[in-house]
Amino acid sequence: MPEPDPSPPSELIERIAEMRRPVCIGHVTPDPDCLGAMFGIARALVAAGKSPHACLPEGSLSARNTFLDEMAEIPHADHEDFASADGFIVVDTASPVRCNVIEGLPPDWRAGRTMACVDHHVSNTRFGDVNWVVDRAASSCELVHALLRAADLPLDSTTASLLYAGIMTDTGGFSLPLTKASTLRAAADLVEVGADVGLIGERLNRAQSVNDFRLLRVINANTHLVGDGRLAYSTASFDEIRNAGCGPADIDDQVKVPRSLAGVRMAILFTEAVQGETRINFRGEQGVNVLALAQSFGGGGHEQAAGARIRCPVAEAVERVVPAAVAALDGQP
Ligand SMILES: [Mn+2]
Repeated sequence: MPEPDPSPPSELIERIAEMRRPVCIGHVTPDPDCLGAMFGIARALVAAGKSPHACLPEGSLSARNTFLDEMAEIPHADHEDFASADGFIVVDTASPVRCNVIEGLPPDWRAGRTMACVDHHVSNTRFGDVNWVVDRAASSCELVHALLRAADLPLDSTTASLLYAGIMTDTGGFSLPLTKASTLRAAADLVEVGADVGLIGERLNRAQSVNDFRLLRVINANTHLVGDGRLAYSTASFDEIRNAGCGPADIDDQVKVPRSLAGVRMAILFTEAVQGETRINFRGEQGVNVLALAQSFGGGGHEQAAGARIRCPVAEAVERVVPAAVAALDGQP
């Protein structure tokens, strides 16, 4: 049975159609899927004659992802834009605390306006007024593609490149098991519209900065294999990240380093880009579910890709999390 293409609820299309000046919001430390989804919707709305803004607080874009913002040409939201917005479109974001909003907003900043959420995190708390959450979707950009098509919104070659970037990265370059025929159909449609496969591939896979390269060298050197070779983890301390010339926005998908070892069923990356706070990325391989483990440390995400943040330095985080991870692996089939 072929997997059906995702199809958005008509209520979502209607609520977004009512918005004239929405603010598009993604998650903290936005990745290409988050950015592509935000910009993809925003650009389609601009082409439809609306005036959307994208919420990207100062410092939230990594050097690697800045070109996506430049391609999109969507104005960034300030306090006035939040006050005058007639709706909010939140993408790729599982819960309100994950929303990447500008500082100093009133606690009830969404009051009286519609919030529409589009996401693929299984841990999504359905915090919008209308929520389209498809956890079997490999990326939020795949959902935004389906939304633009279903709503008959304009899709030009730049928008197509932005959405393609999110699908490509969230599927691990079309290599993770969530990559379905429907994912490839969405990607194929975007390429037909003019997505620049070569440019997106080059900028995201073959244009590494020296600083990012230095950080990867640290993460390679710090990789350990434990639990009879089933768990690989690595670390980057506050000093190591700073000495590489990197910061919080530069921690992205480096968990791919421990994950790349043969036989590994779980990979974990511990990074302390903010002193005293350790971000933990969990990845499951061969069907291993890491979501419950991430949730036990206050995090969330997907079954095979989850994250958490805990208030302690990297070394302490390793001591707390690695034994729990090995125990979780012992309990997996
Ligand atoms: Mn995503």
